[in-house]
Amino acid sequence: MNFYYHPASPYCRSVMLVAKALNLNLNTIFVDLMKDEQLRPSYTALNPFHCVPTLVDNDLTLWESRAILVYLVDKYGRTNSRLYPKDPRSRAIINQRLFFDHGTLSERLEDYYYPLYFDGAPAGGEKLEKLEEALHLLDGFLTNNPYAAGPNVTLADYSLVATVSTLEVIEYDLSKYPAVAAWYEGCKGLMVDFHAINDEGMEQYRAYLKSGLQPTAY
Ligand SMILES: N[C@@H](CCC(=O)N[C@@H](CS)C(=O)NCC(=O)O)C(=O)O
Repeated sequence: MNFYYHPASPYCRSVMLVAKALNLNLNTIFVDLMKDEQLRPSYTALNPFHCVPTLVDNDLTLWESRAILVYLVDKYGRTNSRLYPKDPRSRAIINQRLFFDHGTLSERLEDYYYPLYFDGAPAGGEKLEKLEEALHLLDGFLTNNPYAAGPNVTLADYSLVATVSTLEVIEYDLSKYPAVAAWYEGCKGLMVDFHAINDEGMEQYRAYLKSGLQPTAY
């Protein structure tokens, strides 16, 4: 499987964590976002949304990290893997958390910190309030359950942990959300090769944000 990625991208790191949990080998192909390699025609032919990650598995080309997570478990996971069980109720909750992460938490996070780093916007304000509303919801999920979608680690945790890693990158103080903070630390110990997969990419992302260089697609 060819996996087009950049280590700084949290969405790529979530896929790499799940591939590791499933003991899958990804043929990683570095896409240098700093050089706008994602805009090259050879890449946009694969992914017209010109983003990483993209997975190519034989005749299937897939982008959107959460769709890739689901595909990997459906195709390569054990039958009825706990990461994404087949029963509709469990799946419904996992899907709800995945869509919450995609459509709300990661969106609100980007809405807040992109202007902070790239436009010199002041900290705080309405965008932070919206982000904190989403974090409050996540804290609620994790107060009622040890993991994002219930008693077991699921794809929801792998998706959300990547988003929360960006809060660490921007040095956001998670202590206001004690259940999120405790779960995040727990995931670091529990997810196979968490540090090997995340640490360097998070460091690169931190350096990039501090450089204030605006991404082309922003
Ligand atoms: N919703 C997408 C987001 C992917 C995304 O925004 N990737 C960024 C890196 S973190 C990217 O490739 N940006 C370059 C571009 O959009 O041109 C996913 O989860 O896969």
